[in-house]
Amino acid sequence: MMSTKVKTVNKKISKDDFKATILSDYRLAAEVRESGAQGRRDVLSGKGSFGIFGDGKELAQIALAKVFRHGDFRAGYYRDQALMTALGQYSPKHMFSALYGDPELEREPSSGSRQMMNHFGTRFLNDDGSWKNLMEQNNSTSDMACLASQFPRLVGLAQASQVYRDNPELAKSKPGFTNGGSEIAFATIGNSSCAEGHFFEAVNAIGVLQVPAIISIWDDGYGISVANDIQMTKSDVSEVLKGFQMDEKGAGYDIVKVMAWDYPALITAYEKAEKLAREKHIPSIIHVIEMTQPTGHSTSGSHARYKSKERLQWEIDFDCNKKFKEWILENEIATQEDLSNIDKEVIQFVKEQKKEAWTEYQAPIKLELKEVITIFNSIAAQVSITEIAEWIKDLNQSAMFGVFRRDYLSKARTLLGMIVHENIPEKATLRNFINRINSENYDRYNTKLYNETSTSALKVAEVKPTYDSNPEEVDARIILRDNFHHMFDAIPEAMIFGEDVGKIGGVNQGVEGLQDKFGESRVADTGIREATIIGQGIGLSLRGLKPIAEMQYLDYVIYGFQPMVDDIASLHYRTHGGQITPLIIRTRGHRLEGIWHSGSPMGMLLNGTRGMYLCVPRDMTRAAGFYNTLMQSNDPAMVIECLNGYRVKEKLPNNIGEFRVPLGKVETTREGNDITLVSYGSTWKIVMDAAEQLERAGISCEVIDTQTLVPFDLSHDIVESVKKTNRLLVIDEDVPGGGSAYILQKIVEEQNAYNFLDSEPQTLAAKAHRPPYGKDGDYFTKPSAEDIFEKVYAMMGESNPAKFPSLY
Ligand SMILES: Cc1ncc(C[n+]2csc(CCOP(=O)(O)OP(=O)(O)O)c2C)c(N)n1
Repeated sequence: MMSTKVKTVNKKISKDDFKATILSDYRLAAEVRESGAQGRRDVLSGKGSFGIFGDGKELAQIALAKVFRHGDFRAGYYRDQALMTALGQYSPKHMFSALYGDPELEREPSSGSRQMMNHFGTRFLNDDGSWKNLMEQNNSTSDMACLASQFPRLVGLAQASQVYRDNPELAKSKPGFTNGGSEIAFATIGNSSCAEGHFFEAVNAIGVLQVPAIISIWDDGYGISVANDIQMTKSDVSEVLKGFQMDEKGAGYDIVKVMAWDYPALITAYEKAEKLAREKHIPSIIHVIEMTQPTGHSTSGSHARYKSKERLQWEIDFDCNKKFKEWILENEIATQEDLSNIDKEVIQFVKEQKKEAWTEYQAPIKLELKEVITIFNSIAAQVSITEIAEWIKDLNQSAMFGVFRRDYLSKARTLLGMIVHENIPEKATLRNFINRINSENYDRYNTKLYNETSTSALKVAEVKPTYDSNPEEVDARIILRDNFHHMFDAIPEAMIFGEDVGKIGGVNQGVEGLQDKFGESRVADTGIREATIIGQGIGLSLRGLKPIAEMQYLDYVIYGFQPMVDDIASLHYRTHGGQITPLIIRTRGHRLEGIWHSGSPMGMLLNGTRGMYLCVPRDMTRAAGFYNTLMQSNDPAMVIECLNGYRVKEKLPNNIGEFRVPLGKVETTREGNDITLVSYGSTWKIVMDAAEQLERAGISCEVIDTQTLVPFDLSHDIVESVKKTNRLLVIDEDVPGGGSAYILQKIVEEQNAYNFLDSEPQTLAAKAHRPPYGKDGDYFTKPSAEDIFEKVYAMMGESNPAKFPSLY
């Protein structure tokens, strides 16, 4: 039985207002339903490629929207169409623009159609890269298709409220980012996605931190075709979550189960959750059951394939919109006629919105089509290419339904190839047309992987470390430690957290004493949960803080890799510059001993995280310099410290906290004439040792430290060295064809070093397996100075065997 009364906490409203609200909710639910139905037809008729809609989930989302305030944050997924519409950020027209793939931001502001439809995101950044006032808008962090991937970042989104509440001074200084820590982070997730590890990891982390998150589970009993009995123990996620239920001390969550079709109960549930979260920072889980999926999962297939007749009938009977209508009539809030009128108006409204979206999407494309057909016609008049007439016919025909730019551009490019030897002026017209279309579409589809505004790390000027005349030599970790102390003094938004980072100051003592000085809110231990440590950083950075998320060892980054690859690296690109995470991931890797303590998987990182910067400092002075640079920017980056470098002596700079190492600038650390050796990180030192030995053998090596892998040698200094030496060897300790192949591609292809080489450019990497434990495991797996010596010697011997006879 549906509850009959809507209890509205803190609010007394007139009967007329009450009725108006209910009818407006009814209209909104009907609008979402109808746009889904019409959108589905558009996919079937070929106007859109793929459709996924919010039908069957309307009522709960409308109830949620009632407690969502300006300054709150959403981490949700593709079903939240009604929520986004109720928050005023979405309309049927937006939906259709996204369904068609309209690339114009003014019509598809979430991503300019870089994302599939119904993947939402609010713009957090202005065009110049500066932050908008996030307290004046409803904030949706950008959705991803990867299920449960919104959960790692939820931890940080909610934690930021706690950080601001604990630091009133800081909160006061950042009015665009907080209202004194009262903001709530709302998450939504499907029932089946709750089977993902990310969900449980985040639920636990939020429970431990006790931060204001409200998690809504939209439970329609299925994950595509797979039902709850296969997804979840006892087929019921909130049953499983009972151990998280709040205890008498207020620790844990308030867990509520509510029917998806019970409007008054939904409103009560959200009002209670809001109060707990906003006032007491107590998180809630609202398990919304008995949801339906009236037309199945997506446009990819019918749900009649996997739902029984009884289930399909039940879904009709318990449809939330139908139940809502019954409730309105039972309580005499409106008449059948009122509701039928609304239904009719909604159908008409959605039709109009759809038409507008289509017309506006097609208008510029049709103009371009007209232009290209004119060019085709004039070429056809001069050359005898029979296909042209056929193409024009096809294009004119498809124009009646809808044209994609690729339809005519592919033909235009083919035609250019066919008329390359013709001496006609239209060849230039065609070429110019192709160039113009390519360039316009480069902006639409290929830009903004990186931030190019004035907030970019590439705009931060270098400040060199400076030294007293007789500088003290210290354990390198002291430089890092002192630098962090200086940074935390200077930057109140700076935070660092990870495993063993708080109490003991890090496994290598790089943050020793930091927690004592700056408190647990800014310097914190975390549970062992890499994915949500990264997610914590994402969420905090989206809320105006400057987090450093620590991965204890590079080998364990793989646990946190999914949010790096899917969220951080793609965020600026997939939102068309609308969102960015200024997060620094700190880790340590390369050399130590043992299969999981000597990793150097640069190829994996490079291939997975384009969109982030990757710094590989050879020592701790450079590492500190990178942190100082990155802290001045809005860009996400990873810094990999050398695991074997903390106790190595380094000179103590006298401008700790001030010096900044630029990104994308290589350093030549030894000059030579015979060969260029390129390396980075821990291997750099071994290369320098080998270069010394090679000098004795009569081979003069130039050694270059790349310093960062992304960006890579922005001023192309390496090719200048190759011009001098005419030989190139790249050395690292990743697998063969990993990081070294990337470096080679950059130098040989991008920098055109091929033109200056006298011998084959080569790489020297580690073995393909992981390094076994112990000194000998390392020696027989990773490149040693002797390996480098022999490799270089052999390269030199190729051209001068008399001077460098074979060693073996
Ligand atoms: C990590 C991941 N695995 C698989 C998929 C493919 N997939 C898309 S939706 C879906 C079912 C999701 O079900 P549920 O979480 O219950 O949400 P619903 O779509 O029913 O609202 C699957 C398996 C995906 N997008 N991401």
